[in-house]
Amino acid sequence: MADLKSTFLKVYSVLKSELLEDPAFEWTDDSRQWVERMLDYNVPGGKLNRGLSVIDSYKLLKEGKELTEEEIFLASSLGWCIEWLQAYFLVLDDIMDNSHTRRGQPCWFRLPKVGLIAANDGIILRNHIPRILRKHFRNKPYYVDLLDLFNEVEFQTASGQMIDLITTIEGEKDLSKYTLSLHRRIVQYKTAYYSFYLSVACALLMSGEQLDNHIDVKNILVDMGIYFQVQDDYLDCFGAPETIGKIGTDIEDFKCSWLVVKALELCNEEQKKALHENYGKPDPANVAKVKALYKELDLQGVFAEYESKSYEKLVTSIEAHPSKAVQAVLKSFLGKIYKRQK
Ligand code: GPP
Ligand code: MG
Ligand code: MG
Ligand code: MG
Repeated sequence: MADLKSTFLKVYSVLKSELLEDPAFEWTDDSRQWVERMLDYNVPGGKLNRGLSVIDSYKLLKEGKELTEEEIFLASSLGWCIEWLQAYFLVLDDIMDNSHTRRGQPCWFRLPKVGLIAANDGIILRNHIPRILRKHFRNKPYYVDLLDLFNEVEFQTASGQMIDLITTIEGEKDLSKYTLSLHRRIVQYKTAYYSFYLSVACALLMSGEQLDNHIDVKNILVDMGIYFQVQDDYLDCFGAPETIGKIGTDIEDFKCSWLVVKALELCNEEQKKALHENYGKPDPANVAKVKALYKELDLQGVFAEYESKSYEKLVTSIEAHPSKAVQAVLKSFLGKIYKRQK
């Protein structure tokens, strides 16, 4: 594993150098240095689960056959395209969510020299993806499918992000619309496709598969992605900032988080009143009241129950899949996130 990660990181350096050679940055060294610093700050510093999963999944689909150097490079490059996509989303999401820290450091837009230049950096990150794909996959039979996949998943994510954001519009805040089905819709779109389906879809395309033949795999991965975002919502409030690398803002931001949905389901009239009065306010005193209410309702216990039920359900659907190789891919994914603390 450590070895796989170091191989993967070497591919980052190769891709970065290629992108920095772009004639767009020939004019000034400043621009090249800006992009390099921006990439190093935002692309490689996460858990790299999404990226590494492309290589993992591709290996499992090859059922033990040794990968060639070229295959490792290509699977890593696709993995990095997903990490680039994630960096693009996070740079912009942190502006939209008014967040402070990410991966244990200030959010990129919080750096005094950066500010709203971060919005353009997001666009640059996004545009690096088709450049990487063009350079390394143009002659592959699945090139068009790859481009289409990345476009589709980006659209799905932006659509989920939009629903996530418009539920929090000032003056239209309304807790009564926060239900499990709205939550599911938001997280399926904003998280599940890009965080779970995309890695396996890339590996399937590299293996010569048609994605239309793998709708069942997609459905399982979407369910896994929903479970993953419920964990993210939980950690936003109950995770240790030193471990998750970010300080939660969901309560302040009036987010349709799994926690508030559950709280609304479980609370009595008096608790509901307290929730309405304190949810979505920036003052730490209001936030503390919401957190105290979550504890009163034992949302930690409710989450633990949800977590084990989801795990069992996912294992059952994985084991119903006809292919052992696909089962191995899905189980490896699930193993990486079950009971995660970050
Ligand atoms: C996670 O939401 C979703 C994203 C990062 C997708 C963003 C999509 C864009 C089109 C910008 P989150 O806000 O709960 O994540 P985190 O807790 O990491 O801030
Ligand atoms: Mg967000
Ligand atoms: Mg966020
Ligand atoms: Mg979150």
